Amino acid sequence: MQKYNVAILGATGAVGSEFINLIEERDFPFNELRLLASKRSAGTKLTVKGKTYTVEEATPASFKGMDIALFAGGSISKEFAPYAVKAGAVVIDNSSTFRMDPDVPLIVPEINPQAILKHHGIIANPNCSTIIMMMALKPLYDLARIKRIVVSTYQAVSGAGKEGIDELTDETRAYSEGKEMVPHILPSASLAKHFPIAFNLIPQIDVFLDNLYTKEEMKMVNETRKIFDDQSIRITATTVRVPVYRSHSESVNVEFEHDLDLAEMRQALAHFPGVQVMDEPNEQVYPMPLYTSGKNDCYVGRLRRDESNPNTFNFWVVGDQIRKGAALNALQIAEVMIKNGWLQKK
Ligand code: 3JM
Repeated sequence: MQKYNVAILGATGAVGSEFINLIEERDFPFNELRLLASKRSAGTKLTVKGKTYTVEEATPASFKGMDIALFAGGSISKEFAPYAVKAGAVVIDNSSTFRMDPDVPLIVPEINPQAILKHHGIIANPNCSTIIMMMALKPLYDLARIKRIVVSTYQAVSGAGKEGIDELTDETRAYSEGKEMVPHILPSASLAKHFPIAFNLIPQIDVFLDNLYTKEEMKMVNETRKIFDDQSIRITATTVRVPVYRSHSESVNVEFEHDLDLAEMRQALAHFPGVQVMDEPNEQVYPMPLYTSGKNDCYVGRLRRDESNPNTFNFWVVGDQIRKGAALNALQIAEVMIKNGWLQKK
């Protein structure tokens, strides 16, 4: 089997660590592996498939000879993507930087793999909440097209990286010991104000925009239309940070062009790769983030008719946002390219 030279930018963060787990777990065919990070994390030693690698500081020269560059995300993407492209690597980028660029395909492999062919060196991985919602929507869209979506998210702290995880732990401990909680990351490190996430909910993810929505909310709106290649879909989102370590949950209300029956919807969901139906109200079976973490699939439950509006349904979808919402989806993009002979080896 052909093997590829792989660079991982942001190798020490939450998404970067998951890239490494998945490369091992899925036996990804790599030859050379270059682990890159900012200066702060350079020198860290990581073991991949029994071999120890030293994390290097990313520089413009880091991508020479690489076939694939997996970018874990963040502001570092914008700086290094041009160098990786120039070196002839295909960049699969997990940040929001390039997602809405018309020259950059925005891919969920189960949904729009053919769009990969339009790339010019960069392929974007959608936002975590977008991917998890889309996995449940695609099989339903194929049954009856979607007119309108109303979504509210319940997003885990690990979406804010390792610091988000530590913040929830530290605050939970402080609160239970009667000490003061001292937030400094959430809702976002760059903002003026921070609030505790332990025993709380924060209705702000990413910065506010002029239309009074957050950037995270508008990512869901714009990315959904781009991935479905359907600008007619009406969609509105509210994104909320919750005191959960891992796995995002979403409450989705969706109106179709015509009516559907629940059995048909359940069957379409159950047959869609990467989706599992977990929906037995009589047995109290429904997905919860505590139990979906570390899993690759997205889990759908609480499927029911919206009795207030025709052709409209509600469901609840939960998925590990570091896996399918980030690293797994990105790696699956590379795997689809390899399988179809779309990835050139140097
Ligand atoms: C998820 O450094 C940054 O600004 C990162 C912001 C960020 C993003 C983003 O906008 O790229 C944090 C967490 C995302 C995302 O997937 O959109």
